[in-house]
Amino acid sequence: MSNHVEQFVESVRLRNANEPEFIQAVHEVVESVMPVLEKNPRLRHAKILDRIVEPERVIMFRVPWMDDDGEIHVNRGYRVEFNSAIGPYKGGLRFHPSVNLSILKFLGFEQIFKNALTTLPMGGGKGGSDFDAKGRSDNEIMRFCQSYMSELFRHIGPDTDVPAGDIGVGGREIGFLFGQYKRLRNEFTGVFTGKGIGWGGSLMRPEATGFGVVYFANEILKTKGMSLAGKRVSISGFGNVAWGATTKATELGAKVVTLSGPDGYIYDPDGIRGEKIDYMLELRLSNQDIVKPYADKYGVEFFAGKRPWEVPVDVALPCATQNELNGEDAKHLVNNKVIAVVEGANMPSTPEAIEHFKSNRILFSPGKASNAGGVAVSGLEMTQNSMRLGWTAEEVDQKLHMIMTNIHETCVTYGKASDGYVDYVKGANIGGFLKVANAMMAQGLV
Ligand code: NDP
Ligand code: 2IT
Repeated sequence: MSNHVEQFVESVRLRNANEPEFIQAVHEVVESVMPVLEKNPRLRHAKILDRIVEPERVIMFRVPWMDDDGEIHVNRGYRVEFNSAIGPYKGGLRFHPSVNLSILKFLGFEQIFKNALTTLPMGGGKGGSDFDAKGRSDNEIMRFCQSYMSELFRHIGPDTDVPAGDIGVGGREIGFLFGQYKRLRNEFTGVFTGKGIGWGGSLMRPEATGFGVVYFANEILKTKGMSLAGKRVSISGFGNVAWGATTKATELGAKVVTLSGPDGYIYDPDGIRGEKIDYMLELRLSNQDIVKPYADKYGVEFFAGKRPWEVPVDVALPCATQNELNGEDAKHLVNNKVIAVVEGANMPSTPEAIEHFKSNRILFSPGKASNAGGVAVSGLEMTQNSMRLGWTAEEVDQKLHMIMTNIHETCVTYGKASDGYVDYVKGANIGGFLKVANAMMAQGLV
C-alpha cells in the first residue's frame, strides 16, 4: 500500500472513530483510485477525495412506536445523503438490529460508485433503522414504518432523495412507507422505488438484483470461454437477492446447492429449483430469521452456525450481508477450485478474502459492480414514473442485461492488468469514481 493511501485512510479513520465498516469501504476505493489521483493534479488540488468521503448530509432521528401489547419502543432512524453530483440521492433502506451509522455510511459510500457505474443519473444515499422485525406482526411492522416515515418524509422527494429496499425492507415495508409519505405530502410521486406493480412499481424490480448478479457472472465466465450452464453454485442468504440469483442461475442451467441464514446453511445436492425457490419467499416473509425450515421441509442437511463456503463449487455468490466471507472461507473456496466469486451482497468479502482471491487469480467481482442491477432497475422505475408509462418485463430485462454488460466492460477498461487478469475491484472503483469526480469538478466547490 502506498504511503499516500495509508496517510489518507488514517486521516479518515481519525475523523470517523468507531466506524470500521465505513473505513473498510473507503480504504478499498482509495487504494484503487490513488494512482489515478497521482496522475491528475486538477483532481488533487480540488480535494475531490477529501470531499467524496464526507457525506453531504446525515439525518438521524427518533422512531417511537407501539407494539401489539401496548408497549412502547424507541428505535433510531437514519438517512445518509452522501453525494448528489450526478443525480438525486438514491439507495435503499435497511431495517436490521445491526444497523448503525458506520454500516449506513459504508453502504451510502459504495452506492455513489455503484450508481455511477449504471450510467443512470443517480447520486448515492442509504438509510434505515436498527428495528428488528424478527417475530413482529404485520401491524407492528406497519406502525414502525409509519413512525419512521413521519420524520423521513420531510427530507426526501422524487427529485431530492429516492429510497428503496435493502435487508429487511421489501415490498411489504415499501408499501407501508410509501402510503405514509403520500398521506403526509398529499402527493403521489415516484419518491420510492420497488413499489408494487399496481401502484407505480416497475416489472422486474424484485428480480433485478439477483438477475443482474447472474448476468454479470456469465459475462465474467465468458472472458474464460465458459458459462453458468452446468456449474455448481453456492449462494448465501435467503432474501431478495439470493432468491433472484437462485431463480436466474437455475434457469440458465446451473445447480444452486446452498442457501444460508444467520442460523447456518442448508446443502441441497439436487439443486434448489421449482417450488423450492417459491418457498424462499415464504421463509423471508415469516419474520423468523432462520433458514433451517428449508432443511426440515425438503429433507436436506442443515449445518448449524456454519457458512456455505466450505462446499466445493465452481461459482460462489455471497448474497447475505457484509463481511460474511473471510480469509479462511476464501482459502476453502480456492482450495476447492472455485472459478469465480461474484458478490450479490454489499461488501460480503473481507479485505483478506479479496486479497486471497486476487493473488490466486480467481475471478472476483465486488458488489458495487455485480449487484448494481437492483438500483439500475430502480433508475428505470424512476424513468417510467416520470413518463407515467410502464415498460414490459421483457423491455426492462433487456435494459438490465445491457447495463450489466456495460458495467462489465467498464471494469475491464479500467481493471485489466498486463497479464490479462481483470481486477474488477480496481475497474469498478476507478470507473465509478471518475464519473462522479468529473461531475464534481464541473459543479464547483459545493
Ligand atoms: P433481505 O432482507 O431480503 O435478505 C437478506 C438475507 O440475508 C436474509 O436471508 C437475511 O436473513 C440474511 N442474513 C442477514 N444477516 C445474516 C447473517 N449474519 N448471515 C447469513 N445471513 C444473514 O435483503 P436483500 O436480499 O435485499 O439484501 C441482501 C444483500 O444484498 C445486502 O448486503 C444488501 O445490501 C444487498 N443488496 C440488496 C439489493 C436489493 O435490491 N435488495 C441491491 C443490491 C445489494 P434475515 O432477514 O432473516 O436476517
Ligand atoms: O444496495 C443497493 O443497491 C440497494 N439496496 C438497492 C438500492 C435502490 O435504490 O434500488
